[in-house]
Amino acid sequence: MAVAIKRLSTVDADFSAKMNALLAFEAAADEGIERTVAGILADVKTRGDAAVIEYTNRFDRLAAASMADLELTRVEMQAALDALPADRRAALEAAAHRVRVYHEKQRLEGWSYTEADGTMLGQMITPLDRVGLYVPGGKAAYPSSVLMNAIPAKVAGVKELIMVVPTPDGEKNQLVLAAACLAGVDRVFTLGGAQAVGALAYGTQTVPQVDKIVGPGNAYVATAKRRVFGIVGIDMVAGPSEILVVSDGSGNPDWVAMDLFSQAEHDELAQSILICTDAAFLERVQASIEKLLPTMPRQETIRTSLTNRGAFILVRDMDEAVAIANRVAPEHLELALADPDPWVDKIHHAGAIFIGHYTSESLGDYCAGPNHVLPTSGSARFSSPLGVYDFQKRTSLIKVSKAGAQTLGRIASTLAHGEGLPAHAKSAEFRLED
Ligand code: HSO
Ligand code: ZN
Repeated sequence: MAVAIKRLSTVDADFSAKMNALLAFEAAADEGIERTVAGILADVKTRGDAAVIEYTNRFDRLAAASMADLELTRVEMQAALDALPADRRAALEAAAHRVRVYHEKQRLEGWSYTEADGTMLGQMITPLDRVGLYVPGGKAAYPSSVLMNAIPAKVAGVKELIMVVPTPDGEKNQLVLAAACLAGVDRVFTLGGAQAVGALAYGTQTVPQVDKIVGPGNAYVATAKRRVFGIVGIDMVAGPSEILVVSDGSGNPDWVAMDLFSQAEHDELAQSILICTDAAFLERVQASIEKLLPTMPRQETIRTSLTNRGAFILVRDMDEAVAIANRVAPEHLELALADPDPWVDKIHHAGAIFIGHYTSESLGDYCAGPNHVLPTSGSARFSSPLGVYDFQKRTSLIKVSKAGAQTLGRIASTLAHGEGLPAHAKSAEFRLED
């Protein structure tokens, strides 16, 4: 059965409306989930460990008697790493190394300057003290995501990184634990869902309260994170994965088809879009899809994703292609072009840009170095990849000299009187010499 991917063309009279329909995606708000999550959070907040143990035993079918049964030791993490087959371990280590090297470049440094009268102004950078990393259980548990979240935190200098990962029926994902060990995660609790988010956000007798919670999760986890935001920081709430390939008809259609599959296989709601200046090449990619799809173990997910949310967009030239790419603001943008470099800085909105035929998105997902936690659903218009800077805070520094207090005091006092705040004015004036 042919894969019916939507076809759009910029010559269509209703092209703009079709684009809007293609991009319309909103995670449905679910009253039931909101209520359940609010209840769990309130319970964890008041009863701490006891509530966490009850929910975990109920939802994950465990029989934990105490929190000690829900914490993994360093020895267990090390054992998971040691038990890996040599090739997996080498690949995980190579990926971790490359991700660390890349992220070390991102570390923000403090700065200061001193004015002629001796007044010093600056900005100090401090890592977060404690961070919680949520790792999903089951099918969406990616060891690569453990690396992508944990390594930037550790490079930033986070002192304590606490991972939570549900273990339904006691099933532990050894590759996830191995990745946690490699990335330097400090403590691991086998908790999941809203109860895990609550434990991290409020702290319990056993789980320390963290300053920020990062990492992907299901609707319950995303809802819980949104609800505790403000008590703790959170990262962005990620939507389904997206890839947009811009092609000029050069290169191998099989490569393009497989790159579209690579995001489509994540999720039935994932979005794979191909924009091309060459109508004949679109047909070749369609033929590659028909040829390759039957060979894919996850073909049902891929087919659903491609037919529901995928699209081929025929454009008249590269300027149109770039304009559409910027409108989509995709999580991942591949420039599958013979000469990609001149187009890179015309892309203003994308989470990550994969430049040239050899750069498959999958290399970025695992091991190129940049982070694979990227803004989705068009949020690349205003946000950035997860990075070291997400685990660092800025504090302003002000050290006013005696001479500086004279100049600044006069300005401040005038403005304070204007705002009707006399104590502000006086505290500046007290420091004036005459
Ligand atoms: N493409 C996903 C990340 C990932 N891929 C993990 C494979 N494993 C982020 O959009
Ligand atoms: Zn991926």
